[in-house]
Amino acid sequence: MAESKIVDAKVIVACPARNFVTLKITTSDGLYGLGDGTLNGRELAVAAYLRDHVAPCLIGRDAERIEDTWQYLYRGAYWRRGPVTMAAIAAVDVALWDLKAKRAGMPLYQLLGGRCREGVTVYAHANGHSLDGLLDSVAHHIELGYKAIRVQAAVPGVPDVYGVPHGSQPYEPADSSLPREETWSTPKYMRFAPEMMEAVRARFGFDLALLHDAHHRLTPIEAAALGKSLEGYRLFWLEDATPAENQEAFRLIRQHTTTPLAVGEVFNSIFDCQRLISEQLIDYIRTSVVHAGGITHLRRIASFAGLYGVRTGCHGPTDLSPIGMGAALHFDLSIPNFGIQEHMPHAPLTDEFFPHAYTYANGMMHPGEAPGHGVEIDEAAAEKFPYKRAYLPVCRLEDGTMHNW
Ligand code: GCO
Ligand code: MG
Repeated sequence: MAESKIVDAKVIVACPARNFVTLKITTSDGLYGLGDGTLNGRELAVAAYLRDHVAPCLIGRDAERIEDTWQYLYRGAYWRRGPVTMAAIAAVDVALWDLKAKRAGMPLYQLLGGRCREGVTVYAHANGHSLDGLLDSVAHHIELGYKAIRVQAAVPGVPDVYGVPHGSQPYEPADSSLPREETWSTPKYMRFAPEMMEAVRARFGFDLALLHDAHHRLTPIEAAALGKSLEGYRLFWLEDATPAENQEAFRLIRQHTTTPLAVGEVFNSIFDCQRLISEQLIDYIRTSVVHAGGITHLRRIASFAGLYGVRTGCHGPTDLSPIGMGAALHFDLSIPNFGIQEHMPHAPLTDEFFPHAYTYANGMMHPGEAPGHGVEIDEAAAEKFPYKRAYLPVCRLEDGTMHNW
């Protein structure tokens, strides 16, 4: 077998409609692999971590040794875990899987064991400034073929709400060069949420898989009450009902409601969800390829979750690049306990910058048959799209207290 040593590891930071961090690993046999290391609002930290601390250690390593390289970067850092470290490790890991699959001449999902299903069921985002606006948005996504839709709407009396765009542009929360301040009222939201679900079910019935993201805003007992008040609407899931640093918080929610629970988009290691999974406190684990250590670590989380009947529901916002999305689709297709995949379509400019083999049709996505993960980068165009500082908002309660955004 031809030698395959890493000869270059280049970090590309570019802003084709929004910021992305890409790692390109080139090997001595002339192949290259691409990985996504985008961490929304903290992109340059990952870029520096990769460029200054990871790239020098990669040169000369055997590109075929994916697991060994993962362990080398994880154990070798001494300072384990954390979003920056794990996004950097993920970028290397996905680039190496891309390389290995290209070398094998097969799409990555084949290398991961072949497909477990016909395609990847995805959910879309519907939102509105009013209930009518939300219903129109749901109708639009049904027309596009989606069978699963997340609903978010402006809460009366609350000026800015997570998941609802300011104008008519698609929702993109990292929209300002310093953090924008939002105001939050849990009581107003708790009163409104059942009304919103009632309107959606009354108009579209119960065939639609309905999802909702509480975006870490509630205390455990508030989350329990919300879950209970939504039971009749048969949600597919209630997401991020409460922050999960304290995994035991979910035990309290679980005791009170049968509404299915999803959490984990901000997790970066299996240890962040060990108890949530082993005690069956959640139904869906939302860790992503990009923020949870790449294909290698995400497979470990999914296998562990499978033991306890927990299914996957990978995070898939626009702040993961098409490389992250492509890698996720190969992963989704190849694991037995897949649940659903989030799909927030990228801006046309992003899609142009990252040409990709994956496709969407009738509520499903497919990673395509190109060797590797099937996502490319228009490297020559990177200079045209320099990094643009962009922060996520912060959030305060009505009395000014800092809250979770
Ligand atoms: C989701 C998420 C995102 C996050 C975003 C932050 O469910 O898709 O909650 O919208 O807010 O990824 O960068
Ligand atoms: Mg979310």
